[in-house]
Amino acid sequence: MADLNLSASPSSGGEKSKTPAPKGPTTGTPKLRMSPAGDHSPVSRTAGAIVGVVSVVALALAIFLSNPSAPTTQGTGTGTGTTASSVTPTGHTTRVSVGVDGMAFTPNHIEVPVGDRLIVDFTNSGDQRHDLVFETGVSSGSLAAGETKELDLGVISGDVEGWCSLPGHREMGMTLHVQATGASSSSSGTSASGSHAHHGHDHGQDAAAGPATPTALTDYAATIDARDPVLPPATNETERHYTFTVTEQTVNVTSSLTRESWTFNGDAPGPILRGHIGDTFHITLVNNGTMSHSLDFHAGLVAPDNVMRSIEPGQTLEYTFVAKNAGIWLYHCSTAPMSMHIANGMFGAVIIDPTDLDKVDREYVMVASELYLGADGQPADASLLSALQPNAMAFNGVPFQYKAHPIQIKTNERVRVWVMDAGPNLATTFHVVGTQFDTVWREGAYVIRGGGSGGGWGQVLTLGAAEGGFVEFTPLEAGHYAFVNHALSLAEKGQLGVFEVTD
Ligand SMILES: [Cu+2]
Repeated sequence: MADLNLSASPSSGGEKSKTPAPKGPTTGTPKLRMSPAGDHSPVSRTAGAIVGVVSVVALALAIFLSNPSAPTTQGTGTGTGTTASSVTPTGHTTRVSVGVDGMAFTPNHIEVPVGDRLIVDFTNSGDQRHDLVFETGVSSGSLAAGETKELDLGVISGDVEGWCSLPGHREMGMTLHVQATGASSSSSGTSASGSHAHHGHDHGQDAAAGPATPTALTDYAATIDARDPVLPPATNETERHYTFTVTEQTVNVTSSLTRESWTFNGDAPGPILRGHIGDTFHITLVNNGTMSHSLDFHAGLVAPDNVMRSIEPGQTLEYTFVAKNAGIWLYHCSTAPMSMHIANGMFGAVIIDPTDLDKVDREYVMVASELYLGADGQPADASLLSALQPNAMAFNGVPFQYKAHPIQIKTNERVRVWVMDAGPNLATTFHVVGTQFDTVWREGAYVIRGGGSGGGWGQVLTLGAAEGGFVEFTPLEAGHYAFVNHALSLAEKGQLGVFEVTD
Protein backbone atom coordinates (compact mmCIF):
# COMPACT_ATOMS: atom_id res chain seq x y z
CA MET A 1 0.00 0.00 0.00
CA ALA A 2 2.34 2.68 -1.19
CA ASP A 3 0.44 5.88 -1.26
CA LEU A 4 -3.27 5.37 -0.69
CA ASN A 5 -5.35 8.28 -1.62
CA LEU A 6 -5.76 8.55 2.10
CA SER A 7 -3.10 11.23 1.87
CA ALA A 8 -0.71 10.84 4.73
CA SER A 9 -0.10 14.52 4.85
CA PRO A 10 -1.83 16.58 7.51
CA SER A 11 -5.04 18.34 6.63
CA SER A 12 -4.77 21.85 5.40
CA GLY A 13 -6.48 23.09 8.50
CA GLY A 14 -4.19 21.15 10.84
CA GLU A 15 -1.27 22.46 12.84
CA LYS A 16 1.41 20.47 11.14
CA SER A 17 4.01 19.95 13.79
CA LYS A 18 1.83 20.07 16.82
CA THR A 19 2.66 17.40 19.33
CA PRO A 20 -0.45 16.29 21.16
CA ALA A 21 -0.40 17.88 24.57
CA PRO A 22 0.42 15.49 27.37
CA LYS A 23 -2.47 14.31 29.42
CA GLY A 24 -2.67 13.07 32.97
CA PRO A 25 -1.65 9.50 33.70
CA THR A 26 -4.05 6.61 33.72
CA THR A 27 -7.28 8.48 34.23
CA GLY A 28 -6.57 11.64 32.34
CA THR A 29 -9.06 14.40 31.92
CA PRO A 30 -10.96 14.62 28.69
CA LYS A 31 -9.43 16.83 26.05
CA LEU A 32 -12.22 16.72 23.60
CA ARG A 33 -14.31 19.76 23.31
CA MET A 34 -17.81 18.98 24.49
CA SER A 35 -19.86 21.86 23.30
CA PRO A 36 -23.63 21.79 23.26
CA ALA A 37 -25.61 22.17 20.11
CA GLY A 38 -23.97 23.11 16.84
CA ASP A 39 -24.44 26.26 14.84
CA HIS A 40 -27.06 27.00 12.25
CA SER A 41 -28.25 23.60 11.21
CA PRO A 42 -30.21 23.03 14.44
CA VAL A 43 -31.91 26.36 13.80
CA SER A 44 -33.06 25.39 10.37
CA ARG A 45 -34.06 21.98 11.67
CA THR A 46 -36.06 23.64 14.40
CA ALA A 47 -37.66 25.91 11.87
CA GLY A 48 -38.57 22.90 9.78
CA ALA A 49 -39.99 21.19 12.84
CA ILE A 50 -42.10 24.23 13.66
CA VAL A 51 -43.48 24.33 10.15
CA GLY A 52 -44.28 20.64 10.52
CA VAL A 53 -46.05 21.13 13.81
CA VAL A 54 -48.01 24.06 12.48
CA SER A 55 -49.22 22.06 9.51
CA VAL A 56 -50.23 19.14 11.73
CA VAL A 57 -52.16 21.48 13.99
CA ALA A 58 -53.79 23.09 10.97
CA LEU A 59 -54.76 19.68 9.65
CA ALA A 60 -56.21 18.62 12.98
CA LEU A 61 -58.11 21.89 13.19
CA ALA A 62 -59.46 21.43 9.68
CA ILE A 63 -60.63 17.93 10.52
CA PHE A 64 -62.28 19.18 13.68
CA LEU A 65 -64.01 22.05 11.89
CA SER A 66 -65.32 19.76 9.18
CA ASN A 67 -66.71 17.37 11.75
CA PRO A 68 -67.55 19.34 14.88
CA SER A 69 -69.61 16.45 16.28
CA ALA A 70 -66.59 14.14 16.34
CA PRO A 71 -66.28 12.59 19.79
CA THR A 72 -63.88 14.28 22.10
CA THR A 73 -61.29 11.79 23.12
CA GLN A 74 -60.56 11.25 26.75
CA GLY A 75 -57.18 11.31 28.34
CA THR A 76 -54.09 13.10 27.23
CA GLY A 77 -52.29 13.24 24.01
CA THR A 78 -54.88 11.63 21.80
CA GLY A 79 -56.87 13.50 19.25
CA THR A 80 -54.60 13.11 16.25
CA GLY A 81 -55.86 11.48 13.10
CA THR A 82 -56.71 8.18 14.77
CA THR A 83 -59.92 9.46 16.29
CA ALA A 84 -60.97 11.78 13.53
CA SER A 85 -63.78 9.79 12.00
CA SER A 86 -67.05 8.96 13.60
CA VAL A 87 -66.63 6.38 16.30
CA THR A 88 -69.39 6.02 18.80
CA PRO A 89 -67.99 5.65 22.28
CA THR A 90 -69.31 2.48 23.90
CA GLY A 91 -69.04 3.94 27.37
CA HIS A 92 -67.02 0.86 28.28
CA THR A 93 -63.39 0.88 29.47
CA THR A 94 -60.89 -1.82 28.62
CA ARG A 95 -58.08 -2.07 31.14
CA VAL A 96 -54.88 -4.02 30.36
CA SER A 97 -51.72 -4.61 32.36
CA VAL A 98 -48.50 -4.51 30.39
CA GLY A 99 -45.10 -5.56 31.70
CA VAL A 100 -41.58 -5.97 30.38
CA ASP A 101 -39.65 -9.19 29.87
CA GLY A 102 -36.09 -8.69 28.66
CA MET A 103 -36.41 -6.40 25.65
CA ALA A 104 -40.10 -6.99 24.96
CA PHE A 105 -43.45 -5.86 26.28
CA THR A 106 -45.74 -8.54 27.68
CA PRO A 107 -48.22 -8.70 26.21
CA ASN A 108 -47.06 -7.01 23.03
CA HIS A 109 -50.46 -7.23 21.38
CA ILE A 110 -53.71 -5.88 22.82
CA GLU A 111 -57.16 -6.20 21.29
CA VAL A 112 -59.71 -3.53 22.16
CA PRO A 113 -63.27 -3.14 20.84
CA VAL A 114 -63.61 0.01 18.79
CA GLY A 115 -65.22 2.75 20.85
CA ASP A 116 -63.88 1.45 24.14
CA ARG A 117 -61.71 3.64 26.26
CA LEU A 118 -58.33 1.93 26.79
CA ILE A 119 -56.32 2.23 29.97
CA VAL A 120 -52.91 0.54 30.10
CA ASP A 121 -51.36 -0.15 33.49
CA PHE A 122 -47.73 -0.24 32.49
CA THR A 123 -45.25 -1.78 34.92
CA ASN A 124 -41.57 -1.79 34.07
CA SER A 125 -40.88 -5.35 35.20
CA GLY A 126 -37.59 -5.37 33.29
CA ASP A 127 -34.07 -4.99 34.65
CA GLN A 128 -33.34 -1.50 33.36
CA ARG A 129 -35.17 1.76 32.62
CA HIS A 130 -37.85 1.75 29.93
CA ASP A 131 -40.76 3.83 28.80
CA LEU A 132 -43.92 3.15 26.82
CA VAL A 133 -44.81 5.69 24.18
CA PHE A 134 -47.82 5.59 21.86
CA GLU A 135 -48.01 7.21 18.46
CA THR A 136 -50.83 9.35 19.80
CA GLY A 137 -48.35 11.06 22.10
CA VAL A 138 -49.38 9.30 25.31
CA SER A 139 -46.19 8.41 27.18
CA SER A 140 -45.25 6.92 30.50
CA GLY A 141 -42.00 8.83 30.71
CA SER A 142 -38.85 6.95 31.69
CA LEU A 143 -39.61 4.42 34.44
CA ALA A 144 -37.10 2.71 36.70
CA ALA A 145 -37.37 -1.05 37.08
CA GLY A 146 -40.40 -1.77 39.24
CA GLU A 147 -42.21 1.50 38.60
CA THR A 148 -45.78 1.64 37.33
CA LYS A 149 -47.72 4.22 35.36
CA GLU A 150 -51.32 4.37 34.24
CA LEU A 151 -51.75 5.42 30.62
CA ASP A 152 -55.11 6.62 29.34
CA LEU A 153 -55.36 6.17 25.57
CA GLY A 154 -58.89 7.53 25.40
CA VAL A 155 -61.54 6.15 23.07
CA ILE A 156 -60.00 3.75 20.56
CA SER A 157 -61.02 4.30 16.96
CA GLY A 158 -58.26 2.40 15.19
CA ASP A 159 -55.04 0.52 15.66
CA VAL A 160 -52.39 2.24 17.74
CA GLU A 161 -48.66 1.49 17.84
CA GLY A 162 -46.58 1.76 20.98
CA TRP A 163 -42.88 1.30 21.69
CA CYS A 164 -40.05 2.02 24.11
CA SER A 165 -38.31 5.20 23.02
CA LEU A 166 -34.97 4.60 24.76
CA PRO A 167 -32.26 4.42 22.10
CA GLY A 168 -32.22 1.07 20.36
CA HIS A 169 -34.97 -0.49 22.47
CA ARG A 170 -37.66 -0.31 19.80
CA GLU A 171 -35.33 -1.91 17.29
CA MET A 172 -34.62 -4.69 19.81
CA GLY A 173 -38.31 -5.55 19.72
CA MET A 174 -39.93 -3.35 22.35
CA THR A 175 -43.12 -2.65 20.44
CA LEU A 176 -46.75 -2.89 21.51
CA HIS A 177 -49.57 -3.19 19.00
CA VAL A 178 -53.07 -2.13 19.99
CA GLN A 179 -55.57 -3.70 17.60
CA ALA A 180 -59.00 -2.13 17.38
CA THR A 181 -61.50 -4.96 16.88
CA GLY A 182 -64.89 -4.70 15.29
CA ALA A 183 -63.89 -1.67 13.27
CA SER A 184 -65.93 -1.12 10.12
CA SER A 185 -63.92 -0.81 6.94
CA SER A 186 -64.70 2.88 6.85
CA SER A 187 -63.11 3.37 10.24
CA SER A 188 -60.06 5.50 10.26
CA GLY A 189 -58.24 2.71 12.03
CA THR A 190 -56.40 1.12 9.19
CA SER A 191 -55.54 4.30 7.41
CA ALA A 192 -54.42 5.84 10.66
CA SER A 193 -52.08 3.02 11.48
CA GLY A 194 -50.96 2.99 7.89
CA SER A 195 -50.13 6.64 7.94
CA HIS A 196 -48.20 6.17 11.13
CA ALA A 197 -46.40 3.09 9.96
CA HIS A 198 -43.61 4.97 8.28
CA HIS A 199 -43.53 7.67 10.91
CA GLY A 200 -41.11 5.80 13.12
CA HIS A 201 -38.72 5.04 10.32
CA ASP A 202 -38.05 8.59 9.27
CA HIS A 203 -35.16 8.92 11.64
CA GLY A 204 -31.99 7.74 10.07
CA GLN A 205 -32.62 8.88 6.54
CA ASP A 206 -30.13 11.70 6.95
CA ALA A 207 -27.61 9.22 8.24
CA ALA A 208 -27.94 6.91 5.27
CA ALA A 209 -26.92 9.82 3.08
CA GLY A 210 -23.84 10.32 5.24
CA PRO A 211 -24.18 13.32 7.53
CA ALA A 212 -20.44 13.88 7.96
CA THR A 213 -17.96 13.84 5.08
CA PRO A 214 -14.30 12.90 5.63
CA THR A 215 -13.37 16.50 4.92
CA ALA A 216 -15.81 17.85 7.49
CA LEU A 217 -14.59 15.32 10.06
CA THR A 218 -10.93 16.17 9.40
CA ASP A 219 -11.56 19.90 9.44
CA TYR A 220 -13.31 19.58 12.77
CA ALA A 221 -10.54 17.39 14.21
CA ALA A 222 -8.06 20.12 13.32
CA THR A 223 -9.94 22.60 15.51
CA ILE A 224 -9.74 20.51 18.69
CA ASP A 225 -6.90 19.01 20.70
CA ALA A 226 -6.20 15.41 19.79
CA ARG A 227 -6.56 12.93 22.60
CA ASP A 228 -3.08 12.10 23.85
CA PRO A 229 -2.20 8.69 22.38
CA VAL A 230 0.85 8.22 24.65
CA LEU A 231 0.58 5.23 26.97
CA PRO A 232 2.43 5.90 30.23
CA PRO A 233 4.14 2.95 31.95
CA ALA A 234 2.19 1.10 34.63
CA THR A 235 2.65 2.48 38.12
CA ASN A 236 3.80 0.20 40.90
CA GLU A 237 0.84 -0.05 43.25
CA THR A 238 -0.92 -3.39 43.38
CA GLU A 239 -4.24 -2.16 44.79
CA ARG A 240 -5.74 0.17 42.19
CA HIS A 241 -8.77 2.36 42.81
CA TYR A 242 -10.78 4.13 40.12
CA THR A 243 -14.14 5.83 39.85
CA PHE A 244 -16.03 5.52 36.59
CA THR A 245 -18.74 8.14 36.35
CA VAL A 246 -21.31 7.71 33.60
CA THR A 247 -22.63 10.85 31.94
CA GLU A 248 -24.66 11.51 28.82
CA GLN A 249 -23.93 14.65 26.83
CA THR A 250 -24.03 16.22 23.40
CA VAL A 251 -20.70 16.39 21.60
CA ASN A 252 -19.61 17.83 18.30
CA VAL A 253 -18.80 15.52 15.43
CA THR A 254 -18.19 18.30 12.94
CA SER A 255 -18.67 22.05 13.20
CA SER A 256 -22.33 21.62 12.21
CA LEU A 257 -23.22 18.15 13.50
CA THR A 258 -23.54 16.91 17.06
CA ARG A 259 -24.37 13.56 18.55
CA GLU A 260 -25.44 12.29 21.92
CA SER A 261 -22.55 10.52 23.60
CA TRP A 262 -22.65 8.28 26.68
CA THR A 263 -19.32 8.07 28.44
CA PHE A 264 -17.25 6.88 31.36
CA ASN A 265 -15.61 9.96 32.90
CA GLY A 266 -16.72 12.28 30.14
CA ASP A 267 -14.73 10.90 27.24
CA ALA A 268 -14.90 8.10 24.71
CA PRO A 269 -12.93 5.92 25.07
CA GLY A 270 -13.10 6.00 28.85
CA PRO A 271 -9.93 5.88 30.98
CA ILE A 272 -7.15 3.59 29.75
CA LEU A 273 -5.97 1.65 32.82
CA ARG A 274 -2.64 -0.12 33.02
CA GLY A 275 -1.23 -2.52 35.57
CA HIS A 276 0.58 -5.78 36.20
CA ILE A 277 -0.48 -9.38 36.56
CA GLY A 278 -1.73 -9.88 40.11
CA ASP A 279 -2.95 -6.31 40.62
CA THR A 280 -6.37 -5.80 42.17
CA PHE A 281 -8.63 -3.28 40.47
CA HIS A 282 -11.32 -1.65 42.60
CA ILE A 283 -13.78 0.19 40.38
CA THR A 284 -16.64 2.32 41.64
CA LEU A 285 -19.25 2.81 38.94
CA VAL A 286 -21.39 5.92 39.41
CA ASN A 287 -24.40 6.37 37.14
CA ASN A 288 -25.00 10.08 36.62
CA GLY A 289 -26.94 9.47 33.42
CA THR A 290 -30.67 9.33 32.78
CA MET A 291 -30.95 5.65 31.92
CA SER A 292 -29.60 2.34 33.18
CA HIS A 293 -25.92 1.54 32.62
CA SER A 294 -23.39 -1.07 33.65
CA LEU A 295 -19.80 -2.30 33.25
CA ASP A 296 -18.16 -5.45 31.92
CA PHE A 297 -14.38 -5.78 32.40
CA HIS A 298 -12.90 -8.46 30.17
CA ALA A 299 -9.76 -8.17 32.32
CA GLY A 300 -11.52 -9.84 35.25
CA LEU A 301 -12.59 -13.40 35.91
CA VAL A 302 -15.76 -12.99 37.92
CA ALA A 303 -19.35 -14.18 37.69
CA PRO A 304 -21.23 -11.55 35.69
CA ASP A 305 -24.44 -11.77 37.72
CA ASN A 306 -23.75 -9.15 40.35
CA VAL A 307 -20.95 -6.89 39.12
CA MET A 308 -22.25 -6.56 35.56
CA ARG A 309 -25.82 -5.73 36.52
CA SER A 310 -27.39 -2.51 35.32
CA ILE A 311 -27.72 0.25 37.86
CA GLU A 312 -30.14 3.13 37.99
CA PRO A 313 -29.34 6.82 37.64
CA GLY A 314 -27.96 7.98 40.98
CA GLN A 315 -26.80 4.51 42.03
CA THR A 316 -23.26 3.23 42.48
CA LEU A 317 -21.74 -0.23 42.16
CA GLU A 318 -18.44 -1.69 43.40
CA TYR A 319 -16.64 -3.90 40.87
CA THR A 320 -13.43 -5.60 42.01
CA PHE A 321 -11.28 -7.99 40.02
CA VAL A 322 -7.75 -9.37 40.11
CA ALA A 323 -5.84 -9.13 36.82
CA LYS A 324 -4.67 -12.69 36.34
CA ASN A 325 -3.56 -12.52 32.73
CA ALA A 326 -1.72 -10.21 30.36
CA GLY A 327 -3.59 -8.47 27.58
CA ILE A 328 -5.24 -5.33 26.38
CA TRP A 329 -8.72 -6.08 27.64
CA LEU A 330 -11.91 -4.35 26.58
CA TYR A 331 -14.34 -2.92 29.06
CA HIS A 332 -17.77 -1.67 28.09
CA CYS A 333 -21.28 -0.96 29.26
CA SER A 334 -23.26 -4.18 29.05
CA THR A 335 -26.77 -2.79 29.29
CA ALA A 336 -29.00 -3.82 26.39
CA PRO A 337 -28.73 -3.08 23.60
CA MET A 338 -25.00 -3.30 24.18
CA SER A 339 -24.24 -2.32 20.59
CA MET A 340 -26.00 1.00 21.21
CA HIS A 341 -24.25 1.70 24.52
CA ILE A 342 -20.83 0.94 23.02
CA ALA A 343 -21.55 2.84 19.81
CA ASN A 344 -22.41 5.88 21.92
CA GLY A 345 -19.02 5.80 23.63
CA MET A 346 -19.19 3.42 26.58
CA PHE A 347 -15.93 1.52 26.09
CA GLY A 348 -12.27 1.55 27.05
CA ALA A 349 -9.33 -0.73 27.81
CA VAL A 350 -7.34 -2.22 30.65
CA ILE A 351 -3.75 -3.09 29.76
CA ILE A 352 -2.06 -5.79 31.81
CA ASP A 353 1.59 -5.98 30.81
CA PRO A 354 3.09 -9.27 29.68
CA THR A 355 6.08 -10.05 31.90
CA ASP A 356 8.48 -10.11 28.94
CA LEU A 357 7.84 -6.76 27.24
CA ASP A 358 10.86 -5.45 25.33
CA LYS A 359 12.12 -1.94 25.84
CA VAL A 360 10.80 0.63 23.40
CA ASP A 361 11.28 4.37 22.91
CA ARG A 362 7.63 5.27 22.35
CA GLU A 363 4.46 3.59 23.42
CA TYR A 364 0.96 4.48 22.23
CA VAL A 365 -2.55 3.13 22.52
CA MET A 366 -5.22 3.20 19.81
CA VAL A 367 -8.78 2.16 20.59
CA ALA A 368 -10.69 1.55 17.37
CA SER A 369 -14.42 2.19 17.29
CA GLU A 370 -17.35 2.75 14.97
CA LEU A 371 -19.72 5.71 14.75
CA TYR A 372 -23.27 5.35 13.44
CA LEU A 373 -24.17 8.99 13.04
CA GLY A 374 -27.82 9.85 12.82
CA ALA A 375 -29.70 13.10 12.96
CA ASP A 376 -28.16 16.06 14.73
CA GLY A 377 -28.04 15.65 18.48
CA GLN A 378 -29.16 12.03 18.40
CA PRO A 379 -27.49 8.89 19.73
CA ALA A 380 -26.28 6.23 17.31
CA ASP A 381 -28.69 5.48 14.47
CA ALA A 382 -30.23 2.13 15.38
CA SER A 383 -30.90 1.09 11.78
CA LEU A 384 -27.32 1.66 10.65
CA LEU A 385 -26.07 -0.02 13.82
CA SER A 386 -28.20 -3.07 13.24
CA ALA A 387 -27.00 -3.24 9.65
CA LEU A 388 -23.31 -2.95 10.73
CA GLN A 389 -22.97 0.14 8.53
CA PRO A 390 -20.97 2.80 10.37
CA ASN A 391 -20.68 6.13 8.60
CA ALA A 392 -17.61 7.24 10.55
CA MET A 393 -14.71 5.42 12.21
CA ALA A 394 -12.27 6.49 14.90
CA PHE A 395 -9.06 5.82 16.71
CA ASN A 396 -9.42 7.05 20.29
CA GLY A 397 -12.91 8.35 19.71
CA VAL A 398 -12.46 11.06 17.06
CA PRO A 399 -12.29 10.36 13.31
CA PHE A 400 -9.10 11.57 11.60
CA GLN A 401 -7.74 13.28 14.73
CA TYR A 402 -4.19 12.00 14.20
CA LYS A 403 -4.37 12.95 10.56
CA ALA A 404 -5.14 16.50 11.67
CA HIS A 405 -2.54 16.25 14.47
CA PRO A 406 0.23 13.83 13.42
CA ILE A 407 2.10 11.96 16.14
CA GLN A 408 5.75 12.99 16.29
CA ILE A 409 8.52 10.39 16.41
CA LYS A 410 12.19 10.17 15.38
CA THR A 411 13.89 7.92 12.87
CA ASN A 412 15.26 4.69 14.34
CA GLU A 413 13.08 4.98 17.42
CA ARG A 414 11.44 1.75 18.43
CA VAL A 415 7.67 2.19 18.64
CA ARG A 416 5.02 0.03 20.27
CA VAL A 417 1.35 0.61 19.47
CA TRP A 418 -1.30 -1.16 21.53
CA VAL A 419 -4.53 -1.61 19.60
CA MET A 420 -7.95 -2.48 20.97
CA ASP A 421 -10.92 -3.08 18.71
CA ALA A 422 -13.86 -1.80 20.74
CA GLY A 423 -16.23 -2.33 17.82
CA PRO A 424 -19.03 -2.76 18.58
CA ASN A 425 -19.11 -4.84 15.40
CA LEU A 426 -16.35 -4.68 12.83
CA ALA A 427 -12.78 -5.91 12.52
CA THR A 428 -9.66 -3.77 12.58
CA THR A 429 -6.61 -4.69 10.54
CA PHE A 430 -4.00 -2.31 11.87
CA HIS A 431 -1.25 -1.38 9.42
CA VAL A 432 1.44 1.31 9.41
CA VAL A 433 2.29 2.34 5.85
CA GLY A 434 6.03 2.14 5.11
CA THR A 435 6.89 -0.20 7.97
CA GLN A 436 6.93 -3.89 8.75
CA PHE A 437 6.26 -5.14 12.25
CA ASP A 438 9.13 -7.11 13.79
CA THR A 439 6.85 -7.96 16.69
CA VAL A 440 3.14 -8.75 16.77
CA TRP A 441 1.46 -9.73 20.03
CA ARG A 442 -2.18 -10.65 19.83
CA GLU A 443 -4.59 -11.92 22.46
CA GLY A 444 -2.06 -13.18 24.99
CA ALA A 445 0.77 -14.42 22.79
CA TYR A 446 3.56 -13.32 20.50
CA VAL A 447 2.53 -14.11 16.95
CA ILE A 448 5.75 -12.67 15.51
CA ARG A 449 8.82 -11.84 17.52
CA GLY A 450 12.35 -11.01 16.69
CA GLY A 451 12.06 -9.72 13.14
CA GLY A 452 15.41 -10.15 11.43
CA SER A 453 16.69 -12.61 14.02
CA GLY A 454 14.54 -15.27 12.47
CA GLY A 455 11.13 -14.42 13.91
CA GLY A 456 9.61 -13.16 10.68
CA TRP A 457 7.88 -9.89 9.90
CA GLY A 458 4.27 -8.76 9.76
CA GLN A 459 2.16 -6.15 7.97
CA VAL A 460 -1.09 -6.10 9.95
CA LEU A 461 -2.42 -6.84 13.39
CA THR A 462 -5.84 -8.33 12.72
CA LEU A 463 -8.43 -7.89 15.44
CA GLY A 464 -12.08 -8.85 15.54
CA ALA A 465 -14.50 -6.97 17.77
CA ALA A 466 -13.16 -6.96 21.35
CA GLU A 467 -9.74 -8.34 20.41
CA GLY A 468 -6.52 -6.56 21.29
CA GLY A 469 -2.76 -6.70 20.96
CA PHE A 470 0.29 -4.65 20.07
CA VAL A 471 2.82 -4.19 17.29
CA GLU A 472 6.43 -2.97 17.35
CA PHE A 473 8.31 -1.32 14.53
CA THR A 474 11.13 1.10 13.77
CA PRO A 475 10.77 3.75 11.05
CA LEU A 476 14.08 4.06 9.22
CA GLU A 477 13.53 7.22 7.20
CA ALA A 478 12.00 10.61 7.87
CA GLY A 479 8.53 11.08 6.42
CA HIS A 480 4.82 10.67 6.99
CA TYR A 481 3.72 7.16 7.90
CA ALA A 482 -0.04 6.72 7.80
CA PHE A 483 -1.55 4.19 10.17
CA VAL A 484 -4.85 2.75 9.10
CA ASN A 485 -7.46 0.13 9.42
CA HIS A 486 -6.49 -1.70 6.23
CA ALA A 487 -10.15 -2.47 5.68
CA LEU A 488 -9.77 0.67 3.63
CA SER A 489 -13.35 1.81 3.36
CA LEU A 490 -13.18 2.10 7.13
CA ALA A 491 -9.89 4.02 7.00
CA GLU A 492 -11.57 6.41 4.59
CA LYS A 493 -14.30 6.98 7.18
CA GLY A 494 -11.81 8.09 9.80
CA GLN A 495 -9.54 5.28 11.00
CA LEU A 496 -6.51 6.99 9.57
CA GLY A 497 -3.71 8.79 11.39
CA VAL A 498 -0.13 9.79 10.71
CA PHE A 499 3.22 9.24 12.38
CA GLU A 500 5.39 12.19 11.39
CA VAL A 501 8.95 10.90 11.53
CA THR A 502 11.88 13.31 11.64
CA ASP A 503 15.62 12.81 11.93
CU1 LIG B 1 -24.67 2.11 29.16
